[in-house]
Amino acid sequence: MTPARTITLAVFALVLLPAAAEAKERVLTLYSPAIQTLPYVHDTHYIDLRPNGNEAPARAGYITGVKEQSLVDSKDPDAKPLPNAKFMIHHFVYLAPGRVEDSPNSCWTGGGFITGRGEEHPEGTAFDRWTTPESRAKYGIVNRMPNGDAPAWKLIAMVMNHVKRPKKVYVRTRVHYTREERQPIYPTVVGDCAKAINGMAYDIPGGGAQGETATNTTSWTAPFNGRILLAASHQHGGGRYHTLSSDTCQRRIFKARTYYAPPDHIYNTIRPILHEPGPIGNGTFRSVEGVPIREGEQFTRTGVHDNSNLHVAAMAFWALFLVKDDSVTQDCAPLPDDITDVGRLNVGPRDCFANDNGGQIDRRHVFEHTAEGSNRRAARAEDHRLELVVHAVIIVVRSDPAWRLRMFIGARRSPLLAALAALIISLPLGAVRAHDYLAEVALGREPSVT
Ligand SMILES: [Cu+2]
Repeated sequence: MTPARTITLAVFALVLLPAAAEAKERVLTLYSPAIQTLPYVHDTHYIDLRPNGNEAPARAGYITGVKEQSLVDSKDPDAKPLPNAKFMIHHFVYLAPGRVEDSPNSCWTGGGFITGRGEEHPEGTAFDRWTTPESRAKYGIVNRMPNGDAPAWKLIAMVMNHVKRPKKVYVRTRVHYTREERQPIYPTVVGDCAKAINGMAYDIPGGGAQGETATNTTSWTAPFNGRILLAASHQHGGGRYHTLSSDTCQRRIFKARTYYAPPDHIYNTIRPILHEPGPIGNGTFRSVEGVPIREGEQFTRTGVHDNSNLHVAAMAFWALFLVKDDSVTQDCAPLPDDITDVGRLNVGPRDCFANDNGGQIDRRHVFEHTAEGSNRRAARAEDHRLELVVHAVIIVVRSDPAWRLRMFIGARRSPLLAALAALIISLPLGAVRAHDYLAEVALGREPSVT
């Protein structure tokens, strides 16, 4: 490169960089005003967050992802989120009423719903799993009023102090934010909207036999041609599972499980107790490609609850991240093969999964830790036979070449296993996962879990 060219480029970069740096996606750390709490008192706080850059973003833009929603007792950026043993976070809900591109056909249309945290997020720090860098480069929740200003936010924070003294705390929120153009995400609440006045809660009467269930079913109409990038189920204690099915296409799209903690988890041991312990994880499905939906497509959602006991303030609703996509012109286009349950991570193969009979996950209650690779393992465990085959493949693949050769040539005792292993090796493992998931959906079968 000639010196003249280098200088020109350098000047060009100097002129362009500041603007680009300001608009580029970055992580904003926001704090609520101080919340005063009293010992062993639970309260719902309705908090105004001003668009001043400290409480809510100061300039209009796009929330491309959520990183953290936690409670802290100091504004030190390194302050650790308060643990559940000291403060129970029952929920946070973030709204920006009046913002443009609010979600149509949502139970909360008009509220400018942005995001939230429930008890299924015990650590409050792993929302990065909801989006990917690719999706953040393309989509964002619009944070802008009709006049171009940044909106004021409203935060509903239901927290309970479990320490012996009054305590001042702050909600710390970290979001990925950009002022660059993005395609709008519509965070859409699909639930029993008639219960919105009751905070979406309803009671399950109980009194049934062991294993008996009660359901809450409503319908939903897709508002436009587009895609579902994220479907996060929200259920309370007593919840078994939650489905979303397309009646138009005669197929089930999602079935979210409830993941309960072992008896020694803080959710089960903390006192005083506000209500029956809820799940530490609910099925949360992410697809980078997105599940195609067509304007007018009819869906049914069904929340399934245990009915052997009374469950006060039961809940089941979906928070969907929808985007418009005019390229979805075909009715009932195939489901993408990249649907993963990001609510189900770090579960070892020996652990028990929560199942539809109200079973629980044994020992490992670490859902909030990132472990992208474990999705495949989780999907595999959907089917024990497949699990066995995959284990055989792993043994073959990991062993030395000579052993592998002997295994294939001399596998007289298990010719069937060798043939199966050879077949599976020829497939990429990802395809096994996707095929498995789609097969389950296509068959409308309840995936078998033990
Ligand atoms: Cu709830």
